[in-house]
Amino acid sequence: MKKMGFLFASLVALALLLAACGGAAPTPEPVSFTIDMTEYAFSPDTIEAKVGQRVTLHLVNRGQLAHEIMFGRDLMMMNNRPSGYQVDMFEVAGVEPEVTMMADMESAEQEEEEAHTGFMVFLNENGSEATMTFTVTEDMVGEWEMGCFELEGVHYDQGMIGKFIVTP
Ligand SMILES: [Cu+2]
Repeated sequence: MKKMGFLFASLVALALLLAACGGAAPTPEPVSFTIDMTEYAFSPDTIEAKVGQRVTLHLVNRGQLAHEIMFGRDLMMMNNRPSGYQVDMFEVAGVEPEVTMMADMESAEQEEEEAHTGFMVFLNENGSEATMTFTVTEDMVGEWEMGCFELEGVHYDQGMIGKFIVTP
C-alpha cells in the first residue's frame, strides 16, 4: 500500500514537471547587430528578430552627412516630401528603446528642429555611434521599414531604406 502511494506521488510529480516544460515557449536568445549608415544606405539593410527577443542595434554613422533611423510603415508626407512614417513601430507596440549615445550629444537639439514624429535616433556625421536596445513584442510581428529622412527626405528618396522583419 505504501509502495503504491509512492508510485502515485511520483507520477503526479512527473506530470507536473512535464506540464511545466510544455508551457511557455522558451525565450529566444538575445541578438545584436551593427548597422553602418552611409550615403545613402543602412548596412545590413535587413534585420530579423523574433517575439520575446532582446535586440541590440549598434548604429554607426560612417558617412560624411548626418543620418537617422526610424522604424514604421506607411510613408508620411509633409510639403510633398517624405518626412517619416504614419505608423511608428515602437509607438504601436508601446515600447521605448533604451538609447545610449557613444559620441556627440548635440543630437537632441537637432531633433527638435525636425518635423518628425515617432521614435528616432539621430547621428551626426563621421563616426557618431549609438546603441538602442529593446524587447520585441507581439505587436511588432510583420514587416517594417527602417528609414532615414534627413535633408527633407532626400536621403529616403536616395534609397536610405531597410527592412525590420519580426516573426512570431
Ligand atoms: Cu541619411
